[in-house]
Amino acid sequence: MKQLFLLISIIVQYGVLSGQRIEHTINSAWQFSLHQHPESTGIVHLPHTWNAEDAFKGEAGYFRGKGSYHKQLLVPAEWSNRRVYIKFEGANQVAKLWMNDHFVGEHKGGYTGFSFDLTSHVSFGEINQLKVEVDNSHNADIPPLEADFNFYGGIYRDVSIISTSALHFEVQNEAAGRFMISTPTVSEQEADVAIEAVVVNETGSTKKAEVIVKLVQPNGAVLRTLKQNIKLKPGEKRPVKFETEINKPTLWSPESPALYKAELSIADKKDNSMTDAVSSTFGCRWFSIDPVNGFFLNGKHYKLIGVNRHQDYEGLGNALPKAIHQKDYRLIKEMGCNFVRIAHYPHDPEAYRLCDELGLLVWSEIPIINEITNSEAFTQNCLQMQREHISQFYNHPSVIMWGYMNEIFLRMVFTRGLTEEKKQEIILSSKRLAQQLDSLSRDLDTDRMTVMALHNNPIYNTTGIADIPDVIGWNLYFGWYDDQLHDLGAFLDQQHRLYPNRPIMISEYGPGADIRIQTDTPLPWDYSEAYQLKSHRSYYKQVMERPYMLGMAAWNFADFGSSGRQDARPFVNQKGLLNFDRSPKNVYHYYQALLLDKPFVFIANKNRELRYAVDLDSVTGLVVLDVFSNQAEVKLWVNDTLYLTSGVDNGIARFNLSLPEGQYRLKAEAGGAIHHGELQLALRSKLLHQISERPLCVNVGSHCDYTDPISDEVWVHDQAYRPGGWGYVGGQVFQRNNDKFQGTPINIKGTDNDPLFQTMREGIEQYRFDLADGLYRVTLLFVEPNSWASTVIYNLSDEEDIDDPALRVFDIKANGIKVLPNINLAQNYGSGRGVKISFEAKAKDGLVVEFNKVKGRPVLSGIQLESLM
Ligand code: GCB
Repeated sequence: MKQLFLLISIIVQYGVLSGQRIEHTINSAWQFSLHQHPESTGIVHLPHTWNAEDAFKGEAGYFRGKGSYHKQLLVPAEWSNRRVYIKFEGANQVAKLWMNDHFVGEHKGGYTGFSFDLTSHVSFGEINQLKVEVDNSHNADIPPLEADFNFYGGIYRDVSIISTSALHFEVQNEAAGRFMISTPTVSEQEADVAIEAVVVNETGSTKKAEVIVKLVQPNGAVLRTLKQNIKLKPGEKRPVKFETEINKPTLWSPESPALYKAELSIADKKDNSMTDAVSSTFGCRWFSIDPVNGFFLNGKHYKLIGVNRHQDYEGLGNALPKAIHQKDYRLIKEMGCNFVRIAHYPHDPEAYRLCDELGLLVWSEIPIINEITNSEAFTQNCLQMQREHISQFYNHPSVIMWGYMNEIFLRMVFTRGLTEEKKQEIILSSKRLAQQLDSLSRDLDTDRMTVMALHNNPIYNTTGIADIPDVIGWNLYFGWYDDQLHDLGAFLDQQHRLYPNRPIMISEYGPGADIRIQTDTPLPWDYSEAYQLKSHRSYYKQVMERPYMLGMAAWNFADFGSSGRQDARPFVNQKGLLNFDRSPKNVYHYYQALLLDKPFVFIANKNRELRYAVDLDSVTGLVVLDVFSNQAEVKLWVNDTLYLTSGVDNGIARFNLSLPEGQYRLKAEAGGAIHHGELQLALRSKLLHQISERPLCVNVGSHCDYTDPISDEVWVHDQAYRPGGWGYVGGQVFQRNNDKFQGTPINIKGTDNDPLFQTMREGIEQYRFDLADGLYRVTLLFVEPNSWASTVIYNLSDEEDIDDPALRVFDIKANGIKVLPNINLAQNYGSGRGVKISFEAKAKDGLVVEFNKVKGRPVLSGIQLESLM
């Protein structure tokens, strides 16, 4: 019996070896070192990037150069008659591969997969030395050249070994080993399905074989088996095509993302053994785009509503495990989206798999951003990238549009001093490339649309580049980079009037927002959650009112790394609906209220549970509370008592609560859905007793409250002094010339509370508090806001210029006593550094902190008052 078992297991194993394809990842334990940084040497696991940390460290930027990965690979002796391949899902951005010191090949472009044939380079039955060199230095011939995201270097996706028998489906191709399935016509009655794969004979003799296709239905049952006989000479590569129909297909849609599967295998006619097998899912759906009535899928109208997504994550850079892709797309689906723009480059194949399975319609694109290089090498790399992109993700029913350029004239428009001739050259070469990419995309895929994203500038229309693709996406930042929120509608109507045959959508929109910044009176560029909400609410309404609009995709699903940015949180683009760690901002839940079908209610207070009311004259505090819902009416309970019922306007029931100080439990109910929240309210008018309980912290120069997430201190918004209360005297909110941002949008060194320091009052004369006599600790927060101040200051040969704001020098007095003489922020600390100075002061008939200028204008970013015994 035992012997019989042994025999069976040998046969099975032999069967496995001669037949099935073997494919598995080799992600674990690579020896890594960064060139020029020997200290970086160590063992890493893929996915890996060397920029996960340094892209968030400072203005100097992140390392862009070469890194090497080494791995020992045991290639089994039993594989000696087989083929051995290596497949990379992506390495940014040039990857070179050596096997046992033999150069195997090179791949250019950081966002598409590639495979290499290792067979002639490996020693079977031995340990083989694999070396991969990855280079993410700037390369003028490979897109992207520049963009508002990090070009993290490394092997940041899976690497797999594939072993096939010598008669096999093609592995080394632009599709990185995939075969193509198309559905040229689909209706409720019938779907035509075409399957094309390439068979390769590397056996050394002529082979007769049968290629078998098994079509599997969404319910798992085999629908049909198709067969074709082929004969291949030694070394021959031959495409095999199958065409079939599916009667009454189960259609793929966002509500019901039904997937079929094609399982392909090759049987050697000699002994009927299976030599190779591959499979792919696909879907049956049709769609159309109408410039007047919008987007239709399977004959049904859909407004495309969704997000753009970058593939990076707090602490990980772009080296994301599958679980993060899964988490992201689940969050996108749970938000109620039906659409994703996979921006600005092809993502991990897992992203496309998830979109298929979850029912998300996809715009996918290659990263030709802001500008091009007018060189043959650049053109060829772009075309190659688009070929790889389309052939790798061709089978996904979720994909409806192939994109190839984003804001391609941005750099030209913002470059000063370009001659007219140079501009014409840029326009011509960009148009030529767009035309080539568009034609290529149409040749490779006759069913999908082509698309391009533009920034708000007439040049795309006047040059005619916007006439090239099927669909135009506008990246529109009204109420942020441009004009006012309400200008959006007029812009869209004008575009539709001028180009009535052009289908348009909004491919990006949305302001930056930081959950630490809260206000009831939002303004552009204050980075408050409230302004983000206001902006998204306005955009949604304006797009929904316009039937010709295909839809809209928010910029961005989540905050993402961009080392050149200095927003409220430096080096991060904060336009996400979720934070970099995927904790949702309020606006994420607002979209749930707009988009979900089942009853939904959400109290938008979790980032503002502790609030201070500063109204001097009132014994109660006013709390403006937003509750998001898709129902007509919301009921709100405060401490278990039904407080108010409010109608819902555009997804929001706004409650104005007038409450005494205290701790409150909140409950909202709408259509049977229930959400609980909390609120702690404190008044800041009667300073006397409150300061002894909690310090008074003021976010000077800002209309927003700021919560320090570490200390939980809430720095309340600033106000002018009124007798009986507290506030500033003199000065203005600091704003740089021509800058929309209030304060100074720079990385504040020495603190994580950047927003607190970024906003300030300049020319301030006093900060006054009418409070009880006693001893207090006063803490002042400062920053020198002018980034060039340090240069000026260390170049002391220059005449001192009293009007130069960098040369601000001031004294500070507390109740007439000089406590800080001659503060010179630039000289003592340099510009952009957060400075905190504390001193003790006695209040007698109130406390007046005076800022007396010696030179220039004093600044103040924050003030904190603690009561001491
Ligand atoms: C854009 C770009 C995108 C940027 C975004 C922004 O138009 O396409 O890459 O991140 O604006 O936040 O400025």
